[in-house]
Amino acid sequence: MAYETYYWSTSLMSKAIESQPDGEPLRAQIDHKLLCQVATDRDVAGKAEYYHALAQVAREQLARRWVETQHADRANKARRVYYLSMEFLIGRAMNNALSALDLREQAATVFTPPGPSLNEVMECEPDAALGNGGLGRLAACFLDSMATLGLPSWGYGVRYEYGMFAQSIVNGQQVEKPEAWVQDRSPWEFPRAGRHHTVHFGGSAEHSGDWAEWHPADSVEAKAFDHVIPGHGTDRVSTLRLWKAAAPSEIDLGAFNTGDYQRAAEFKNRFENISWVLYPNDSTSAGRELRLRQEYFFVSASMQDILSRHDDEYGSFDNLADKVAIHLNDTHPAIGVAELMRLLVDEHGLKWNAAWEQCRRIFSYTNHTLMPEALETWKVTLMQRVLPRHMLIIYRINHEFLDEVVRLYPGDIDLMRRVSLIDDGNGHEKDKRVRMAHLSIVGSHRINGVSQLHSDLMVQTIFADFARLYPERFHNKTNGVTPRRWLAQSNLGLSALLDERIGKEWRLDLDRLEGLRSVADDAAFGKAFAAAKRDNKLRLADYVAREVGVSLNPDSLFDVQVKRIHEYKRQLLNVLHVITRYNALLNGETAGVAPRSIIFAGKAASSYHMAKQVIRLINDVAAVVNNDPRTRDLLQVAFIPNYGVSVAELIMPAANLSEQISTAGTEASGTGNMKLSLNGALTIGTEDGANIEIRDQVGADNIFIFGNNTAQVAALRQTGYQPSELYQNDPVLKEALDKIDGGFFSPGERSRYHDVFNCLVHYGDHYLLLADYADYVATQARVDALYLTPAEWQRKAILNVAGMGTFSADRTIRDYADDTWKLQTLTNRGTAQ
Ligand code: 26V
Repeated sequence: MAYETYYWSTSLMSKAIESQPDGEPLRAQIDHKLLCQVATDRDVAGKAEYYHALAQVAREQLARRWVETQHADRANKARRVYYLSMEFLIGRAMNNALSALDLREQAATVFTPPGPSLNEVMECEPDAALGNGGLGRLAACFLDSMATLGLPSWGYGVRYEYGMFAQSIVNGQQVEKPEAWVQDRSPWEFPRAGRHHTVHFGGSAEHSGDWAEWHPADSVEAKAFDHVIPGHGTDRVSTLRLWKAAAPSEIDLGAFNTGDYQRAAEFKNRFENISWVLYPNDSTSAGRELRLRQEYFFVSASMQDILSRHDDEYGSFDNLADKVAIHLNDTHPAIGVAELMRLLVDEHGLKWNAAWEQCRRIFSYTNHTLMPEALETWKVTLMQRVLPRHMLIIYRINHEFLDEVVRLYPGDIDLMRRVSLIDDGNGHEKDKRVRMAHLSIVGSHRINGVSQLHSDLMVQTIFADFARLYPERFHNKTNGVTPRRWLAQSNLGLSALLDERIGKEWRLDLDRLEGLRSVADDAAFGKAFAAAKRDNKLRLADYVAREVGVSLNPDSLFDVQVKRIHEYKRQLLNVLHVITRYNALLNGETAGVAPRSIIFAGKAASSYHMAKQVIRLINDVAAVVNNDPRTRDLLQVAFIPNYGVSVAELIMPAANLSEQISTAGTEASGTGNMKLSLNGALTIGTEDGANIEIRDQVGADNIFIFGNNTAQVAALRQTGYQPSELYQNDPVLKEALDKIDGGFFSPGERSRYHDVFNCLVHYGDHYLLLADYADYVATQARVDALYLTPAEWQRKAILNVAGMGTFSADRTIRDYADDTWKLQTLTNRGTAQ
């Protein structure tokens, strides 16, 4: 059946309704769920109760699809991919589920006044924020694409009780508060009572040849909680299986039976704390024992689960690598390499060499950062204490690997030291560390970066030795985002316009956006495009007025920087521009200036002082600028609190300008850059990460690229970069920095930003903000000029959307499936490719 008729025909809609047990229309089903599951009725139900009832309707249909998909994969003896990730930043599930089930339009007609609207009902759902940022959201986009492409696929992760903290701003400063995303229950979860595995820790391990006996000191139960991931334009679904830690029942009961409740409670806490809380993305998290336990906990449960499924289906592990692909989302699950070896050799009796051969065919690994402080290592002493058997396995893998290196490069001791899985700590036993990236590379057949630049730098810098040893393993897989959540569901205005012009197929075939090129010059289309953007800006302005108390002019240029707060992302460079613009306006330099609303959002890791200072400075600057009647009409600043998936869904459609201004060579890819451009924002950015590929796709005339590129950054650093000279020699820059340093924005505490100033001017300006400042400010002036010629701006914005086809996560996942996982995708029409 042609895609068009399959996806959008009323026949699918009626099929959905028919497939209900009682064949009732949606309204009646909701009433039924209100009564049976929520124990209320329409007369008294509130928004939250409607939310639960609607979710139950969707849940039932998803459950049916889940059972059918599992049945089909078993019957087809499918090869599957397992995506192991410590983070899945899912966000809300309702809108996506209704869209996948083709129930959204019908649901919108059910929720009418005087009752709550569908949007109000959907807003009752808390975000599932089981991730820090880009890496976790990428994993969520990938699950969506894997399901949509019909890949037999599973995500595996941790069912944290507390995910990402909720951020509020109090007196301009970030305040964190823990957020229990599941509360009592989530309608999207299926607890699998029968699915649990025991995970061991500590004790000792005794070697005898290939095999070893591990006498663990502790064990904990991993209990499975499944989330159904619906595919779009297909009845197939995928599974995200999250593990929750629980005390083993016999220990629990032992203390309980003797009446020692305190001890029973202590036991319970000791075990259950493993899945309590998501670790932050900061350098201080490295080396914490609980984090290592978390990693091993979910990896061991997942590997046992994978092997037991395989055993059920085939009764042998000889064909394991033919049927199983396991992907490591960064090095966090890298202990999986050692765990698979342990399970195959110690528990299932395979010979070491046979197990190792399979292992290398099974694993693949994505690197997500080149930042040296983010590369994961664990102290050997800690690893030995927590996972003694795995330490032995890692030593053996290392021994055999280094033998191979010696054969290839005899006598190159320095090379051996560099590539070893163990950093020898300059001979100090206590400083020895296991390098998780090296374990991942040695144990995998494919290693990739997440943009072309990042993949190139990866093989030229941090993994250069490995690229020489195993050149065939290194590839690039540029990131992508799901067009369902990031356009179809979050930007209804633009979506309707696209449907009208290029048809509806872009949802599953984003290359169709190319069709917009021919209407980029069409004045009527440009007008409609601008009107859709304006509606989205009004919606965001409404939200900002309510949440922040700042009223934004919807006709001003919405200039948006939304992402984690980090020095390398250079929010501070943006602030320098804000202050420079403010100063110019005070000087009466208003000619050619477009009215702007500069919008920030993002969380700082709670222990990251400098990032928190940046948030505070943004808010202090906003307080001064927003309250100055001399500049108010031309400049507004807003920091939107609690950035996450749902807030992003509101911001992305409303942006005119996308700030992607990291120091060249530091942002591995970025994915916000793709979401913003897809929603018709123009980018101002450096030659970093995927910005370069965005330029290739949209054309250099339709993007504002500025600043030093990676080669120039390296050269600057090598020749001795002197930020204080730039400060002294540029009076405009000096004025902005002096205002920060002198307490202009913090009159109650003049020294508040002394450390920020010093960091830039006197302590080396590690991320080269001052080196890129002048070009950034000049480029921002070009942005103004373009915004003041709206027809030209519209044309370029349309060409941005037109060029985004390749940044669909469907393209990325197809690349992984073909090249890395060797998996057959099903086309959107449901036939094998
Ligand atoms: C970075 C840092 C920086 C130094 C302090 C400690 C620390 C810890 C973690 C990280 C980033 C971890 C990996 C990560 O989230 N990478 C992001 O992955 C995205 C998806 O591939 C990509 O778009 C972002 O550019 C990349 O930063």
